[in-house]
Amino acid sequence: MKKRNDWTGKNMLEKIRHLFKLDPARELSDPALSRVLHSGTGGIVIGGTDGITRENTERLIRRVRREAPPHLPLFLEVSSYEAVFPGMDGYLIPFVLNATDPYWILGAHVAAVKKTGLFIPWEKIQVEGYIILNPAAKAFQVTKAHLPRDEEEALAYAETGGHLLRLPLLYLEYSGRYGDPALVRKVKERLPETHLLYGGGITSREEAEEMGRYADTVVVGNILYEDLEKGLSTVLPA
Ligand code: 1GP
Repeated sequence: MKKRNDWTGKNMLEKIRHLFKLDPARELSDPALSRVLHSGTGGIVIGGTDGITRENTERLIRRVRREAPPHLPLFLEVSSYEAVFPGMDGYLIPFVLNATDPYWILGAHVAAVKKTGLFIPWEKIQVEGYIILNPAAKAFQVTKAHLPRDEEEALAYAETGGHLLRLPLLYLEYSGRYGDPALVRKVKERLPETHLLYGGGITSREEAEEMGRYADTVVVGNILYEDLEKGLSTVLPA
């Protein structure tokens, strides 16, 4: 019998054009959360960098589960193994390709597997090769990321993740700032087979469409907390 949400060998973000990323450490009222969940987005990712605790993550997961339409995929992006909960549709594991602190390349992962290995639902897990490109982003600082010196170096990171490591997902992360559409286009041209995510600074439908021309999935976070209506306007149809 086929297990539900068994993504083994498949890309769990396939066909998802737009994701909202909800941060457990930030506040969203019940009515606002409900509108996000019923916005027509392709899925919800729960994740953040700063102030993530077991308690706030669990609380947000419960609220989202209570209100989300049954078909809406719910993903947890894991930044701390203490804040992992069962029952999500999928788990996204960042693998920060341009981190200079090795803890964020394999250290955190090995520690988590060592601690919980037997209980990990591997069939629901997918690794994301992150390239963090905004030095002001918290994740850039936490991972002590190296800013690629030029476009060729950024592309080399992408090719290393996609072609050499054959990572299923590549994530161009500008969190908090709108990035460079030309770079997103070039990454997609060099890696047509790799599922490309773009996230950072999207505040309008036009920006979501622009990045969505090249990225397979666009991710929108911050604007939901700053201007809900603008945030909702970014949703791309499936
Ligand atoms: C953050 O890439 C996401 O991890 C989305 O970025 O919060 O800037 O929309 P913003």
